[in-house]
Parts: sequence; C-alpha cells; structure tokens
Amino acid sequence: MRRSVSIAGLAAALVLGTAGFGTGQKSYVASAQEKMSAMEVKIDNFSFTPAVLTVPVGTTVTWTNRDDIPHTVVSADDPKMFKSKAMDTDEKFSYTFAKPGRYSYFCSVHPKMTGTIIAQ
Ligand SMILES: [Cu+2]
Repeated sequence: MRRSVSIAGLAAALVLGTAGFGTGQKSYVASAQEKMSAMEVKIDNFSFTPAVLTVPVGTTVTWTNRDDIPHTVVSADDPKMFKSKAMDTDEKFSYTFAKPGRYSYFCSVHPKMTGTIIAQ
C-alpha cells in the first residue's frame, strides 16, 4: 500500500515536470513569433491577395478592403471560425489563427471570391 502511494507520487512529479517543461517551451515559441505575428491580405478587384497565405500559428491576419465596393471575410468552416461585417473601402478585419490548420474563407457578397489561410 505504502509502495503504490509513493509510485503514484513519483508519477505525479513526472507529469508535473513534463507539464512545466512543455509550458516553458510553448511560451518561448510564442515570444519568438511575436515579432512577426502580423500578416496582411489585400482585397482588391474582387480577389484576395495572396489567395493562399501560410502563417505561423498565433499570427494575426488582417484583411484590408482596397476595392471601392464592400466585401466580407467569412470562414467556410462549420462552425465558422470568423466572420467580418461588410467592409467599406480601406476598412480592416483581423483574426488570430491560434491553432494549426487550413482555413478556407470567402466573401459572402461575392461567393466566388475565395481564399485560404494555412496556419502551421
Ligand atoms: Cu466581395
């Protein structure tokens, strides 16, 4: 009985140690990414540029409408990851991609306008 308790204690210490190490490593990566954690997608002439953008996890992507008509940025995933309101000329919408994945989106006013953010 006494022995199994001490093994459990040791296991708990190992788990705590691993968790502590993991957390430390994660915060290091996050701080390293902070310097270049903003990326832009331009909306112009009925298209997203670049149409496919690959970013490090944790990056905030900002879409700017450079067109002279309103556009939106709406996640194609279910449930939707993000959804902007209609953006007039020079209006911006931002979303932070906190998890790795491939995120397709489109303009709900012009559904043929599509783009993809790849967070990795
Ligand atoms: Cu549009």
